[in-house]
Amino acid sequence: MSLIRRIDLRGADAASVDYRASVPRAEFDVEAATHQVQPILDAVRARGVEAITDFSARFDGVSSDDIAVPREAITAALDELDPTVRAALEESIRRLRATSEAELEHDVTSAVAPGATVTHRKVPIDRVGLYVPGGLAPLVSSVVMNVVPAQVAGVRSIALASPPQKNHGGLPEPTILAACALLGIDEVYAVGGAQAIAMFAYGAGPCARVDLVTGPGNIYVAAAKRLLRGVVGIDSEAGPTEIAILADDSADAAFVAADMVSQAEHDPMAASVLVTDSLVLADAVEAELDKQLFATRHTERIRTALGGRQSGIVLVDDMDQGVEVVDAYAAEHLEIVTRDAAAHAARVRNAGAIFVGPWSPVSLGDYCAGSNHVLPTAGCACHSSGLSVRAFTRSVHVIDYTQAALAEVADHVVTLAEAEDLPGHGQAVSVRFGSDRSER
Ligand code: HSO
Ligand code: ZN
Repeated sequence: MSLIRRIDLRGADAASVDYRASVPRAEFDVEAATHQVQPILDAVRARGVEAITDFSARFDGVSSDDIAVPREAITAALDELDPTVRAALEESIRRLRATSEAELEHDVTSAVAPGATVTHRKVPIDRVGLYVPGGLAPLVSSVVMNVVPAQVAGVRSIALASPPQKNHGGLPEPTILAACALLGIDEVYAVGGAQAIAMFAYGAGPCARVDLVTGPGNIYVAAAKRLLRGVVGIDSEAGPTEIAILADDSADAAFVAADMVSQAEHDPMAASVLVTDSLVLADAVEAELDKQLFATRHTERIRTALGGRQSGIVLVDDMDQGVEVVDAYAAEHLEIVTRDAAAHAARVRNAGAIFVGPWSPVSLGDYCAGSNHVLPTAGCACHSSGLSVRAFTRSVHVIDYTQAALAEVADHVVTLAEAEDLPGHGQAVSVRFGSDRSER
């Protein structure tokens, strides 16, 4: 029995085969989870902190009436942080801050006619709630990925929630607290899952309601985000992680396999997909996967992910077809390991993030590339973007016309208002120039 299945698309074309459906994804039925999550949201809305602490007792096995993490605990966590982890986090922060600052958008004023300006003004969101999961691995890097763009965007008030841990006295993971301290975040809640998203959306006890919630999470977090969209702003629903690799026979099979393993390590539902026109590479990667699987710490989780229907080695005729397949799949992470990697990458339109060449692996992006690792999954990359300063910014059009500029366009406004049978709209302009508009 082979470890990973093969999908043979050789000889197919996009007109006759739905490439997106040919590379299936993990079943992540957010809709089904909404039924379990709705009562949690209702309880937090009605009973606030009391409901939250009930859920923490039930789901996290932690009993405490206090959901706010004391400041001393946050600073103590930094004092106790391993200095090499601190140095790595500092470098990660430095690089992401540099890209975020460069990406910051500025106001744009357009003069559409003499005396007529429209300014596209960028305004940071006032208050955001960032969610950092505990789960199978405490993702301290996700603190950096959420906080840095929010800070650079100019968000005034940032709160962070992460599940309480039984073995840490009911506080979130110490590395997560240490990263908060490093970034100057002192409003942290030991609250996890759907109840954390509800706390942010409705406000509860010491946590005032926020305007936007961002960050990854499990299926219950995703369901809570789906149900609360509208009550609060939501970045995106993050499903199980995905890596697609487009590779030709120039790729190093050991590198390709290691990158597939790296994302499979997250979750038994994670997807690792290789798209290649080289049977030799496909065989070599499969052999490498077999070998590397036993050398990793999370063998069972990885074996389940690689063996799942969401993972596979896809055979294509050539790189042109390969580009079409990965484009249709719209992976969260896409690596291009081909002779002409930059040119192939330039042709791809749909991916959360694109990693070019053998020296840009996804795990670099997970931690220290300067890019963000909170990315659209489940094919959402064809309409959504990963987290960046833009996610923490709104824009407002500011319209400023002089009397003469309004007079110049008045007839058009009146004409369009009449065409829509909304004469009051036209009148709101005409009234400014008297009933006999020829006298104006
Ligand atoms: N690959 C994950 C992010 C992550 N990896 C955090 C390690 N730590 C989703 O992009
Ligand atoms: Zn990762």
